[in-house]
Amino acid sequence: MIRKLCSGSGLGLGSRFGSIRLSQRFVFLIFLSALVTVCFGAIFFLPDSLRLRRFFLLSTEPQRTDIAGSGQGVGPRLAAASPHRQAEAHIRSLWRGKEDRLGKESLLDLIRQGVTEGGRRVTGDSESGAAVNGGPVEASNGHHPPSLEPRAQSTDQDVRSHREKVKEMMKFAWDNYRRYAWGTNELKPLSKNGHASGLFGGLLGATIVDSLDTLFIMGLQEEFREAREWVENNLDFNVNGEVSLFEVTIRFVGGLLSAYYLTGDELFKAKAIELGEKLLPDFNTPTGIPWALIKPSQWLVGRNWGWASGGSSILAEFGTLHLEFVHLSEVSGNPKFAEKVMAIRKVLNRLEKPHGLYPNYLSPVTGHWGQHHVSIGGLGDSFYEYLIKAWLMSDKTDEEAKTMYYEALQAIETNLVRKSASGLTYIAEWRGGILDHKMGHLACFSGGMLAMGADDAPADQSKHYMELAAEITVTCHESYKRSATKLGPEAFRFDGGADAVATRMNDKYYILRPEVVETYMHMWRFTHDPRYREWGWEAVQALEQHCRVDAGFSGIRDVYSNLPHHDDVQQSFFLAETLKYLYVLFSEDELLSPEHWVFNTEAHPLPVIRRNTQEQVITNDQ
Ligand code: DMJ
Repeated sequence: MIRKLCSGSGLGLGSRFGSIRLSQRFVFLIFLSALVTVCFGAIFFLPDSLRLRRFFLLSTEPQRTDIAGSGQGVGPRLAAASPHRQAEAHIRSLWRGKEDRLGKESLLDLIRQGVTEGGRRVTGDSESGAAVNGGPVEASNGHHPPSLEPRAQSTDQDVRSHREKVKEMMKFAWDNYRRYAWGTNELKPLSKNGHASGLFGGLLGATIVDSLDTLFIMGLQEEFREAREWVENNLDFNVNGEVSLFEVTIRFVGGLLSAYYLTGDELFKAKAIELGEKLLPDFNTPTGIPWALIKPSQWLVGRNWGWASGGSSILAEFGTLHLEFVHLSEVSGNPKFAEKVMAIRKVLNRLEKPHGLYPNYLSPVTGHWGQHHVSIGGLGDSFYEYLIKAWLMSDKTDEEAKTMYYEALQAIETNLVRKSASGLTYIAEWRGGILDHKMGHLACFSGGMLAMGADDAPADQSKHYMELAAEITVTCHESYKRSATKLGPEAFRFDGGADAVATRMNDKYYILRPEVVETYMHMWRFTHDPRYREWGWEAVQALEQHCRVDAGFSGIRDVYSNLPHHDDVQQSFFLAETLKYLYVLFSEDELLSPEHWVFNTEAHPLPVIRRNTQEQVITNDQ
């Protein structure tokens, strides 16, 4: 209507103007100028006028929502500045430089051109490794992380061909998923159809969302485009069935956020926020500790796994939401996401810990621990991972997370870390004070975690933690080396004469898990000891030999048997994590460097939130 008024306002004006009195002309001119102001204002304030507004402002400045002050209670980092402003600054810094140099091209375009962050060309092919070199902050402050190795090493023919091999594996896994299971959650590579896991209820497309960033990083452009198209047209959160809050957060929210940060594509951001909003009612418990499961169709209903210690929530589940929810607040400008995870931390801090240890079970109703089972493997693992990563992701401002991490680590070392008769260091499990001398494949992520946290360790413990990291890595490698397939079992023991081998049939399987190669990747980056790349390559060869089948990759039922007994599932985390970590292991240090990026527990890279983001806004505005 306003537009009609504006466009019609000039009709016949000239012919009539001469015949009216001076005072009337004056009134009419005032009316005219008011009308022009209204029209101009409308261009700026109507919701559908964003393009025009951009045109007038000659800028890609995102819309600002003034929520200053509303960050209270979400921790010092978010309270200090509007999260929206921080997110805005982040995106601006992510794109700045590229816009200056090349116009508003996406990172994908950069990959196509083989242009790296520093303006160098990627040698030989159009791999995107270098396209996300160093990440967003490099683009804003222009400094590159110090390279710890001679540059020549990264162009070494073997390393390049290993990287290429991993990329080929990803393409093979993806192509088969696309051909036989498109739109379902995972591929059954022997049956050649889709696999529905109970973790996602009616939610579909787990492999697609989990793979987005891997495809992007590897420069698989056509595949990434297809995946994006599916997300745009088919990713639907209005579904029936119960979903796991943890799994949906680490795979879907994490995957979408990461795709957004790597590409700047608003579609991924909108989808991540939409899903995040839907998960919020799961936190409506008497303590704020969320339920394990939520029904997307009835947002207010949550419950816990029937097997979990009298209806408890699980440490590794409710304690592994922090990175994603803090980033949801970053990108949405809405502090409520971060508030939810800070409330969890508050409950944990208040509780008495047996021997300083965190039991795996906690009642969301009473706020009391359930069974005193402690594990750095399944049920506990990524809680510890997210403490140190929260510290790193906050640009080392989240002192509370740091303190919690090192205190927990000390208790773990005192109570759980042991040496086997042959001298292998392992992390046992603790059941009400009694040690269970087993280590799960899942616990093997801890080598990388220890290395990542070593630098900031208190009281000269840095060297010690690096040594411990190396020892754990050796143990996990031994669990692979001691099997016929050179792949590691689900759990291995250090009692009854066993030394890093599984003794029970139901511990002998391998389901394409990433934790061991994840640790190799981190250890390589922190030490540049070539054995980690060698061990990674051993894993690639074993995967090829024992897990590759006609139509994808499958887990195996017994790592000690050379006869293939495949489980017929190509897990989505194989594409999200295992192959990504292997690819990064054989890439330059600057690809997703730890200075700028933190991997969520599903290997989705999330950027470090700079402490000086506010200053960056000011700088960028100049
Ligand atoms: C992944 O979904 C994540 O790494 C999670 O933290 C643990 N389990 C799987 C992979 O093994």
